[in-house]
Amino acid sequence: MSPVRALAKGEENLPPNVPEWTRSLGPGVTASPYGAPSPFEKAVVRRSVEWLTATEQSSINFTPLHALEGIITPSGLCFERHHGGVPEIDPDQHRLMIHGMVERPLLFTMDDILRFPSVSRVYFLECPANGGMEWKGAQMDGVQFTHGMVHCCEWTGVKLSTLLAEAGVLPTAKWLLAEGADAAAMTRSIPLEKALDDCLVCYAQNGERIRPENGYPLRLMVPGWEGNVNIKWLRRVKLGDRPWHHREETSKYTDLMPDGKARQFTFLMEANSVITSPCPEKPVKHGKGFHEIRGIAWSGHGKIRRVDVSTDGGDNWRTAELQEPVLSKALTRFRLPWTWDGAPALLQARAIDETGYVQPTIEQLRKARGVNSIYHKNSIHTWRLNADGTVNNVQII
Ligand SMILES: Nc1nc2c(c(=O)[nH]1)N[C@H]1C(S)=C(S)[C@@H](COP(=O)(O)O)O[C@H]1N2
Ligand SMILES: [Mo]
Repeated sequence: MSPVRALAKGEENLPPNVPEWTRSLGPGVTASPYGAPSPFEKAVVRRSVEWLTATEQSSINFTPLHALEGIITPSGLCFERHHGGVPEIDPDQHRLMIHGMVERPLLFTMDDILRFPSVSRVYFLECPANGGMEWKGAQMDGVQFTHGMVHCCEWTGVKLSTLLAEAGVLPTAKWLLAEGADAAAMTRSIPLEKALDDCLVCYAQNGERIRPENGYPLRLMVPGWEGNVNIKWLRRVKLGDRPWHHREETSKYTDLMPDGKARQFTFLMEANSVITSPCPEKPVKHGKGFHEIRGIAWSGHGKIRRVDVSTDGGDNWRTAELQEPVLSKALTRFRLPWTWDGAPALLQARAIDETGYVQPTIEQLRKARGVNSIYHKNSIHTWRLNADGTVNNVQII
């Protein structure tokens, strides 16, 4: 690649001049006890969509995926979804109750939970409504809105199985109910098998205590499963022999099929991927020539095995390079060197996970599920790169 630009004259902060910010001392070590991003990054924020925001407290905002690197989502940029606003919880007054079909009902303080063996794991969390506005056609012109209901953090806590062993689960127990301490007192039913497999009761996110929005002081992580079962502000776990009926959202968390039947308890988030550079928020400013296509892929089944990229709307595919680390149930970065000839191009990514599951086309997904669905739209996404370098969200059949 050639130099970005030649040295310009008359620009006083550019070499060979000494820039303004080099000529005096900056703020010292006491100026920001808790750091914040550079003011030049103020556009990199969670955003919401007005017509999706009926009330502030029961709504969603979106992760700015186009502006992120690596696989960890900074805590302050993780999309949020709440049903009753964010409670302000004093950790000294927070308790986790485990009861129902157990030998010993227990009440844990935060200090109790912190004494158990701790584990840290990197996991994505995705709302099954991610991409839901795109079932009938391309609608949102930005990756923040087409795919931004996902984040990926390092979560630290105690294995749920460890806490359940303390309480002694009775052999008749098959399900558990998890409940949050927010105004929605959100509850979800989770099969005991999953709870004992890899669920975590977490107190930390990306190395520090969980942010209030994401469940402070305690949240359940249910790796690879629908966002809504990852109960925030976790206060109660009840063991039982069957799933509970939930007043509001379990009825909504079903997928209406073309024949009018509904899929229920579709807990698993299947493989998905999207190109984050270029994308509508990240046009190609330099015109034709070398461009590294970059993006993210993830699967609730486990690791991403391969990502293919097409620049001609799916006629030809090339295998992208996966960036280490490639972790199970975590965002995985891919990149592909590309020389753009300057002609309009249709850019797509297709993820394949370790079970061999291949991300479907929108046509295949519509054939299987119709267009009445909201949830679980994980089809191959298309960006149209225009000759002027701008990018639009399109759907091609
Ligand atoms: N207590 C409680 N837990 C909750 C919710 C809620 O409203 N209350 N929202 C759920 C939904 S629908 C999603 S998608 C995830 C979002 O997690 P996040 O806000 O950390 O991104 O939290 C889940 N856990
Ligand atoms: Mo959700």
